[in-house]
Amino acid sequence: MTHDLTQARARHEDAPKGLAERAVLDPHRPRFHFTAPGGWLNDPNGLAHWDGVYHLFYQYNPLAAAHHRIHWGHATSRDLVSWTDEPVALVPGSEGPDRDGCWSGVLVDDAGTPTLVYSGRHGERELPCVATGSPDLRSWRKDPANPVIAAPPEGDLTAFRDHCVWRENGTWRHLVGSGIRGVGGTAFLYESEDLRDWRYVGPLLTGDASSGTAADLDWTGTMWECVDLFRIDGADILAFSAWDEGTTHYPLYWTGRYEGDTFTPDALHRLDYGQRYFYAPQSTRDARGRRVMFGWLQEGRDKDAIAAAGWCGVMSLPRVVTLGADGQLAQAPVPELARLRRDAVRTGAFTMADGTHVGLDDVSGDQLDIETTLRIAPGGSARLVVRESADGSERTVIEVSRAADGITGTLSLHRETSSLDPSVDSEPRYGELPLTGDGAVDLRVLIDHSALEIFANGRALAARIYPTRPDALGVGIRAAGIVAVERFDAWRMAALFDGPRPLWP
Ligand code: DQQ
Repeated sequence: MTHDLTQARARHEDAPKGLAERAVLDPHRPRFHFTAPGGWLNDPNGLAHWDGVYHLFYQYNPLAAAHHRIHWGHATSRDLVSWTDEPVALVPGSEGPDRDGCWSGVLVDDAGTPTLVYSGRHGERELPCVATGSPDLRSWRKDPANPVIAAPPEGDLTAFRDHCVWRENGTWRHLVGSGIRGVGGTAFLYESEDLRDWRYVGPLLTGDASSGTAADLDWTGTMWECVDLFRIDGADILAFSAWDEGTTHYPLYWTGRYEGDTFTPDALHRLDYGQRYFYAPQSTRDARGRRVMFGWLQEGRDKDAIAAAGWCGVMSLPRVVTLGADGQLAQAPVPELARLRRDAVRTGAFTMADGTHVGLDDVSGDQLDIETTLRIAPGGSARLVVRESADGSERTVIEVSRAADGITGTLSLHRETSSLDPSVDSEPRYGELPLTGDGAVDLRVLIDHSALEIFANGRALAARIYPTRPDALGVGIRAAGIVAVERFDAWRMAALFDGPRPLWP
């Protein structure tokens, strides 16, 4: 590892200068979401609450804003709000099974020894590897026995990577994401006494790739990335990111029953309506007993724009995940984020007639937290407009609508006019919105420059937007049908990240 570090630092010296300096000049760079100091960030890894400290590792390329020879970046927090950059935890070896990248994985507590289980990449192949950490989790030693599983199970597989590891009845259990060609995505189950010597048990569950196509929002793909198995409020959840031959798709989850060596699914659900904008999520149970989840908010701009920006990829805000009354997951940002709120604006209750618009002149900005409760008449909708320029040429619209039957609803994000830049992704996003009989919608919207996270009655929708106009800061509401705004509170959010940070802490 020392050799790897020396080599990696030497490469770093040769890296194009100024990634971090360029990154902070980009108006699209979030200020209260976690981002890497510069270069490339993707999946959250090794999430843990260890001795009172939250550890967030992440897929990181400090050399360029491109997915290449991935390292593990590392940041810590005591409150899930402010983050300290820690030394890069894993660098690809100059030789060995991870010479082309240290791909996604987890952190487990092996009788007091912090231990990472990750996918070492060599050529097109990924195999499970292990590294042990110092007590402060700041330096890591790769196990000389890597890879700890020499080959995937027999069969024609689409991939074999990413890990979910837990202790059960005195034994380690381990899921590795995969896919059986011509059948569907799967998670292979292994067992071990020591995290090194693994016995293959079998597939925990296998999807059916023939049951849909990549155009379907609930298609389970040809491979399952970043599987995450957890129990929450008595329900078993198997979360994964559906992948298909090099293309990332959507984060999904099964509800069901994990028993013995199998998972019997009840139902399949979408984890985030933003689709690929909340990808490869990972969760952990913190010391307060909460299930805390992060996901990767991918970019919606092209490679040239990313290279020019010098950075790429945003970590979602930490979410608390619970089980909703409808048996589906309910998500909300951790309450600790309220510490960043400044300059509260509270409008008080008001009612909007059909076809009216209210401009909220006191609420404007590109770093905002908005909380509102809207009661919508059957057949009506409320459109919350954010990041609107003075001339209206740029605006992003979050729409909550209630069907005429009064009991079904839809959450939509319209990005067609978010940006005058024709090269950025402007596809809309939408999903089903659970409503109670009175048609009330608790809507929370967090805007952080290009990062947008929406929570409506427990459903989540994350996306990226790239307004070009410096005055695209306005906020307003439009009503179709009668909309009672029972509460509308907004805050400016303080910046956590301002100046350049060392790319190689
Ligand atoms: N990203 C990692 C893989 C994982 C994918 C590589 C998901 O381990 O399957 O950076 O985004």
